[in-house]
Amino acid sequence: LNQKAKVFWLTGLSGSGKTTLAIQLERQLHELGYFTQLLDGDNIRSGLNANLGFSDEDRTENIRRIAEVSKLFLNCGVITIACFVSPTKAIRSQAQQIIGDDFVEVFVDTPLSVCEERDVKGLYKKARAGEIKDFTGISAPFEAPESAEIHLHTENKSVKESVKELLDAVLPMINA
Ligand code: GGZ
Repeated sequence: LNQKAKVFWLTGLSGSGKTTLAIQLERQLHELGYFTQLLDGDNIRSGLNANLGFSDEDRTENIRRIAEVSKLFLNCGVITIACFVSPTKAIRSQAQQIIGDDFVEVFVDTPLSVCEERDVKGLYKKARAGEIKDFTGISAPFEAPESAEIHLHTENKSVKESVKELLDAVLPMINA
């Protein structure tokens, strides 16, 4: 095994493209022979964290558990890609403290207007209508990271271009 494990922590608004980029990154890493684990809402909020909602308290607990799980993967040498809104500095710094030096913050920086325009799941429309409360970017805060190790501006770029940018930043960090 000649990989150095890291936790790549993708933060950004709902609809910013975190999961899309992560799936493509994972595919490319697999082709190069790396072992990875992808964590996102689909496999965490439906199972391990099924009892949690979107209050600040629940988001904090959501991220705490995900960071602890990420650390377990890290400790067995698996490159972990975690895709969570993780909207506040406090929440992300909690994750960083749990995971330690191998935490790598990746800001998927897509403007709110673009996420809302895409509205892939129709959640922004519902949030604007008041049907979803505490929705990040609309009725709950998103504090942009100020010094993410990897900062992706996805606007006006194809998925392919952003994935390449991400892969180019990731590869030097995971070669043992
Ligand atoms: C933000 C919400 C909310 C509220 C449901 N606020 O685009 P998605 O659908 O697939 O990603 C969002 C996901 C956010 O869950 P996280 O576990 O990443 O959030 S956090 O890190 O803040 O704990 C969105 C959906 O869940 N969703 N309600 N109110 N996103």
